[in-house]
Amino acid sequence: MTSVIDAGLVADQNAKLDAQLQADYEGLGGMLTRRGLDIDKLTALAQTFAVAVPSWGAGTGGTRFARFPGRGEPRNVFEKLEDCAVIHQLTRATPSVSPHFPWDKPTDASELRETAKALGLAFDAVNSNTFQDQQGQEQSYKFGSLTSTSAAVRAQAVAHNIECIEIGRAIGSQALTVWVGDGANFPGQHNLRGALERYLDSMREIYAALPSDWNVFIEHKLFEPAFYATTIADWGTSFACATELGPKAKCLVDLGHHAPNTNIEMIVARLAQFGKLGGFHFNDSKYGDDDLDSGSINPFQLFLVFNELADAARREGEAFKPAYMLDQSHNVTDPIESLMSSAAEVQRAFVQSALVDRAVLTGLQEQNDVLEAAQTLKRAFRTDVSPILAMARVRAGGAADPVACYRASGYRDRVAGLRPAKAGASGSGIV
Ligand code: PSV
Ligand code: MN
Ligand code: MN
Repeated sequence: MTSVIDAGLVADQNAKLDAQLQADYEGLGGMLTRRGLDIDKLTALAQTFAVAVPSWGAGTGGTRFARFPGRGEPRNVFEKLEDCAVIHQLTRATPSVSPHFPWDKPTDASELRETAKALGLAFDAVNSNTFQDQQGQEQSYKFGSLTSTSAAVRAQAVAHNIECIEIGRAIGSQALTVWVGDGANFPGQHNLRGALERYLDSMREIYAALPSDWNVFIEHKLFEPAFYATTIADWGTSFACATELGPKAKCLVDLGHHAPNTNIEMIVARLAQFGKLGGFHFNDSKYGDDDLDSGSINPFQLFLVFNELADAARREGEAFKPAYMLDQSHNVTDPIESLMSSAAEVQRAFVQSALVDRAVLTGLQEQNDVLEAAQTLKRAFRTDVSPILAMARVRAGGAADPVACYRASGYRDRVAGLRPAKAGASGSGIV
């Protein structure tokens, strides 16, 4: 695997933090021993954690008001991969990338796959895009894509998804994520049932093109750009469609795609119970689809999601393997720093959920000891597992402090010189 950041620099940075990390690790280890937990086992568990990085997250996102390009933004999929390799090299928690087509469409898929492999990366779910028009495209998605009233528009959107599967196959992916912004902005604009019938007809054609070892993930989102009635607005609709389509269709939960205060962990529990939890887009939000860094607003919610995942893993065993992906893209931070921080926050919630003694919790629930049951979760959530995360990274060859190490490497300055900002350049590939 090519090290994008000098491995000697990583080792030097880690050496500076070594004494402090050992002391913190020992202190935490002692406390966990008193709780009957083995810190080295937890560190080994932390090392099994992996979350995919969204290719579009490597660029600076924007809002509908403005986009302020960042320095050294990747200009194409190969530069995005290089940035993703930095994230994985330092965090050791992001070995795969989730690409978005046509933004990342390669001229040569095998070259893309080989480049990723040389950087120590693989590809996770591929994402289709029928929420914006592309140059040279015959039909417009202005009034929808898979749900359009026009057969020609639907055919174009279906063909694009099938092309995504073909590219995905060539680059080693095994899943397609379909998010459509289709819906209505005015009452009366759509026949609500008719739109979903058309969606299902289109999805049946896409489903039929899936290889036998593939899944299709249906991503729901409450609103935006359709503000009155989004066709796939909630997990209920997503679940019904996934059930209708068949076993390869599953639901994808993007944490930012729900109304404020929605009990997302309960959605996770329901989908897991009925075998339809396909995966996640992790991010955080205060109001809507804010795409903020994971754990930046509501880390307790993230922990509770992982608490349900730990419960599901215990019940379902090896077969339970939802896909973990980040989906974020923000305006005001360096995307590499934000993605590293998010990966660590999701990994933190994963480790914290392993601190919960499930047998004890079940006993408390059975006795209706409400206060102690709640405290059991809170105790795990309040435990600062940072030394475990840092040790997991160091033992795997990553950085004790990824952001500090990244800053010390001068990577952003280096790529800023190599990647001059282009007018209208967009990290996400939005043209
Ligand atoms: C839609 O808001 C979404 O969450 C979907 O995952 C898209 O593919 C992604 O954002 C990229 O903009
Ligand atoms: Mn998403
Ligand atoms: Mn979103």
